[in-house]
Amino acid sequence: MAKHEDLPVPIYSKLDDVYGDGSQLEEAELRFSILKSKFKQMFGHAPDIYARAPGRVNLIGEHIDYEGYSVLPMAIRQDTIVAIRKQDAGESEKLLRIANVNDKYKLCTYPVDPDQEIDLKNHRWGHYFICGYKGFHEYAKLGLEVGSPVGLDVMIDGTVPTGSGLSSSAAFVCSSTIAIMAVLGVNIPKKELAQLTCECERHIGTQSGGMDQAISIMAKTGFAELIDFNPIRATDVQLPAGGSFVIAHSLAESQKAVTAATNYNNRVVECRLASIVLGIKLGMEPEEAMSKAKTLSDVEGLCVSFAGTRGSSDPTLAVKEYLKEEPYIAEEIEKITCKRLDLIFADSASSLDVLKAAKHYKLFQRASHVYSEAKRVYAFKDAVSSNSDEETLKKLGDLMNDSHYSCSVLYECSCPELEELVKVCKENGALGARLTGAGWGGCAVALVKECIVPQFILNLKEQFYQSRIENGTINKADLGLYVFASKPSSGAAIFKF
Ligand code: NG1
Ligand code: MG
Repeated sequence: MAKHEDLPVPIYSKLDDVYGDGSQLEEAELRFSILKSKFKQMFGHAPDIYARAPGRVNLIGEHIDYEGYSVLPMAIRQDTIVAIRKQDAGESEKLLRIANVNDKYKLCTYPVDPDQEIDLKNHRWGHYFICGYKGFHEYAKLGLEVGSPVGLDVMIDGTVPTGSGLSSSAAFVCSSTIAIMAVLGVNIPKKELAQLTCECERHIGTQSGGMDQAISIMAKTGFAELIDFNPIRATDVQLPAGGSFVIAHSLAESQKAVTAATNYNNRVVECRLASIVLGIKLGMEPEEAMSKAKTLSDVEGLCVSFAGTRGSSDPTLAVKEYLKEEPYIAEEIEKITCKRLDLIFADSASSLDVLKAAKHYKLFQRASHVYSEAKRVYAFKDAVSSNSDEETLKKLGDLMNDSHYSCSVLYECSCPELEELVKVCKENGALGARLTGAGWGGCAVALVKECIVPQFILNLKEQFYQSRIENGTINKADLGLYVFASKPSSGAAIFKF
């Protein structure tokens, strides 16, 4: 039997294949009928096809996917649906017209030229669709026959809260890419699509790892997935009975596309510099380190053989020995690399933006986080396969707490609102709680015993959200969007009715 990841994205003719039965199905039927009628109203025709891709919550393994380490997310029920139609030849001026059911997002139009540059200095919500569009055409150039570009009419309906660390961006990019491919009659194995959509999203200017796209495409109902990279692979992880994951929004919005130079991409650059410096300290020539030590996982082999001589295989020992705790300034690193930093990153405009904004580089802290977090992912996976549910839940909770501490103190990707929220979660009986996604705002995820979930959510409402309702930050009626328990949901799908 073909492996799940070697199969293409499934094509369904009924909504219950994805949305099950019950209230979720009813909600989906309503969404699709509104989407279809607004589409007709806007473009004068019905869509040809629909694609959906879910958001995700990362259970453990933060900021390590771009360093080549495995992560452990699960898909959530909230998703993005893209309705799409190919314009007929001569129907109108050939354009990509991208609309949204939510009129907060105004119609965006773009030329059909797949080589167009995305104007990153002027962020528009439609850019995420163009990420998929450009990425697909780059992929097609390698040998697919797709003909000359045609105009497309597109309408989006997204329920993943934006800037929340739940990957609304990947849900948007993946569903767009799948919709574009489906309307052009192309379908490829999921693992290839996961790789392709990761590259697509980099067009927005973030140097993303591939976690979000991989889980959005490869998720299966009822399972979290251990995602490995190079090559991308997904292994089912059955979560223990008796525990539930509650997702809660800190209400601080993290706009990654806008703050990339000081937050997300900054950390990617710091990790790259840590890899190069470690590589050199562990015996590589500077030139070799700059070309081969791209990520911390690339130098782990060297770290392990160093540590091995001291009777341990822990790369954090090499970090302690060879990186200093005080932040490095550019000149100190340049002394080690014998090359100017702007020359090391000359081929990456977004990294040059990081260098311009950075005052110093915390190589010790970032590398310590990455290596320890990578180990926690495997410890989490191993704990899940052990027998007693009670004991397992406790272990998982502890690992989540350690992960949060590391993100907060070593990686510095938390914020005051997330700190407060994680504290409130723990005070109310969470076995573990941590920020999820890139951080700097967005959501926390808490592991809670199933039997206390309703009370836990009530307590969060009282102790975290009530004051924010009173000061007008959110509406009481929307609370369900900001705090909810989540089960592992299914991955991307195409609908043809
Ligand atoms: P969010 O911020 O949740 O979209 C980002 C990255 C991931 C991963 C996490 C941190 C993108 C598309 N996603 O997730 O690849 O690096 O941060 O673990 O940039
Ligand atoms: Mg994102």
